[in-house]
Amino acid sequence: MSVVSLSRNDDVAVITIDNPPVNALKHEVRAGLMDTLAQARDDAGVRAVVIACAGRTFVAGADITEFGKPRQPPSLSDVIALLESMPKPVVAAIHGTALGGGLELALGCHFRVAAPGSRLGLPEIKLGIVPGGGGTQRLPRLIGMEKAFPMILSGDPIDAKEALAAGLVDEIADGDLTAGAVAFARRAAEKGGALPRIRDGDDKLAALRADPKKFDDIVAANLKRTRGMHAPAKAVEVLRAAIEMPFDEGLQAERDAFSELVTGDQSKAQRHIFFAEREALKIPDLPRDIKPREINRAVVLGAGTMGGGISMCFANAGIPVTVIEASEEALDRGFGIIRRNYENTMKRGGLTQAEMDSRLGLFARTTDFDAVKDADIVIEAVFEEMDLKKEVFGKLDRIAKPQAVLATNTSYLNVDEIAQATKRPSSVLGMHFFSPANVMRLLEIVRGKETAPDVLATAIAVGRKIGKVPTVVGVCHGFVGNRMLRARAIEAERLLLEGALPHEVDGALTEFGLPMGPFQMGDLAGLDVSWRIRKATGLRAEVADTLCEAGRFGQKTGKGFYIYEGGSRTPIPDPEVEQIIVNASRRLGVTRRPIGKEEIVERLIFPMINEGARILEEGIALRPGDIDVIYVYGYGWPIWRGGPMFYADHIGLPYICDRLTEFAKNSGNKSLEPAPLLAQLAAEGRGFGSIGLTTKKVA
Ligand code: 3H9
Repeated sequence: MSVVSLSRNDDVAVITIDNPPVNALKHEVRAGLMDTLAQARDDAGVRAVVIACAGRTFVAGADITEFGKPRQPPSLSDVIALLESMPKPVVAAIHGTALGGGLELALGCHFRVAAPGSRLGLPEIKLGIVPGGGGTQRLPRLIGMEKAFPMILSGDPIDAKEALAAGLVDEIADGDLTAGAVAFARRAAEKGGALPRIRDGDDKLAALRADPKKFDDIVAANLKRTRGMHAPAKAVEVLRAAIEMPFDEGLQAERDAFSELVTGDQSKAQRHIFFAEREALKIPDLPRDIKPREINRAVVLGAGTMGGGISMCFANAGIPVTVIEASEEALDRGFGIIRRNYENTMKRGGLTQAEMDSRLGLFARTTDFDAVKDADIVIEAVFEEMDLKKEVFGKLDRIAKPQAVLATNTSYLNVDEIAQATKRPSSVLGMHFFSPANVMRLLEIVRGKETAPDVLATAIAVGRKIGKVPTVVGVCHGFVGNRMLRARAIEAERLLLEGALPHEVDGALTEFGLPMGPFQMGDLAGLDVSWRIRKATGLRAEVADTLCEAGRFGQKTGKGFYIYEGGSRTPIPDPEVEQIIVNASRRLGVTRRPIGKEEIVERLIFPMINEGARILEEGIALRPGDIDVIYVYGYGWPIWRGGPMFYADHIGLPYICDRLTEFAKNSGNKSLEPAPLLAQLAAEGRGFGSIGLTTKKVA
């Protein structure tokens, strides 16, 4: 079966693309479009043409797996050039998502008809590239720069209604889409006259041409958080070209920018994450036909920071949620924060009053534990204490429905031990959210020894439903993310003792691209938490413990590794802390020396990679890509560096092994010696990518 076919609806030719799952524009599709368009053009009996798609969506973009490989003609630009030279009206019939090259294909058509609910966008920026099929030149000409700029810079799609209002689509077809598009095409043919080509229409850009400062204003209003990324600056450059250059020169500028970015390291890293995120959903031993349990009501135990954020995730996805707390005061406090969060989103324009009211309407609150009997899924978010968790799960076991999924949001504790507090350990697993839970996209799903396949499938399905990126991990202390972070924390403390200061360590990591370094993070989370854990396990961190002993618990006490003035969250280096650190070095007999940024980054990141290798050896994570997804979505690892394991391959494993060996020797810390898997891959000249699958898709 050909991926592109042509049929006739009387005098209208209907070209259908059928390339599941998302009708990506692979080579055969482009070639098929060229052939069928030429046929339709040359057939005197055809008065108009419709381009439609089979399956669940219109074309969702270029085929990303072709990027970085030798290009095979015809290109998307060739297809669009042919479209624009068509002497008969061509109508794109859009359903599902018209994204990237898919939208660019539609922009090459004379008209666009969309099904209600379809979404249209140029998400290339999320893959570290700019559109390469004329999107940056045609979209502003069609809908104006004010609307096109944020679409291209954010990569977020708009829905059919908004697209109609903006002039991006000409009609929304209720009922059968192809029939609607055929009728539209026939009307256009009957009407006759010149066919509209977006490339010819310049009036939407006239005001900007007359006053180029207006473009700078649009840039200033829309360019956010692009630190370290190449694609946004390039996008601005080619959008400026739309105003400053004739159409064809603008197209060339776009093509050059696309070619440069698509072969660059950042886009490779971002494509790796795109595929890794999807691969993470595939659990090899989970039968494909397994049916998740039905979820109509969630119960969240605890209305604290985590519980509140988690319950918001359910309400946001339209799932009724009951929050259970020990006291009315705790509920009042929790619900006060939930309401404030929604109000802030509303003030920023992210939510209407009606949407906020409907979300708040999905919450129920109670101090009666018996309410868990209505739950299809329970997420426990009480204090991190094993005895308390066991007691809670024992109670859950007695009251919850037999089919209920029982999840703990623990971030460290042994999920198998918690499961043993019930008589149904197969219904228990971990669902580890990241703070703030209503914002961070990662969901570590901790699969216990006895977790049933359908319980695991339910957690993955729920995770997707509530907009998270679920990644399945095994049971160990801290699971994947926090376990690797622990390896970093030990080295961060050592760096202080050897000569660095907190702002130097944090600064090196923020320059690397992370949102904050270990000491800012500690101050934010509260230093007393890990202090208590260390005390309980007989461990000591000389600097951090001394700070805690002085009552410096971080932001909440206004002082930690930094000082925070007047309730501000801005960390200010504190000479008192420097003195505490210098004294600690002296006490432990460590000679201080200046430490450069490069060493700081290596000392902090390489041990994490090493721990990642151990995690893979133990089967705690299924693939290196899963670890990368965890770090990008849970810890703000810069997506353009592709996650720690992808970054390791980029740096080269032999170098990392050599450095780790040196670190181990200098510190006497044996855990810094290269993990067997890391050493083996390095010796064989391989990378972590060779044991994952995304490398096959990212050239
Ligand atoms: C572009 O167009 C550049 C042009 O400007 C210039 C060119 C010259 N290619 O996400 P799902 C696979 S850049 C190849 O689970 P959903 C995906 O890996 C592109 N494969 O489905 C998965 O495979 P598997 C701009 C692709 O329903 C399967 O399809 N476009 C592509 O949750 C199902 O995907 C984009 O960035 C692709 N373009 O979501 C859109 N897309 O089953 C990217 C998907 O083996 N795609 N696959 O794991 C999406 O955002 C989502 O897939 C979509 C559907 C919303 C469409």
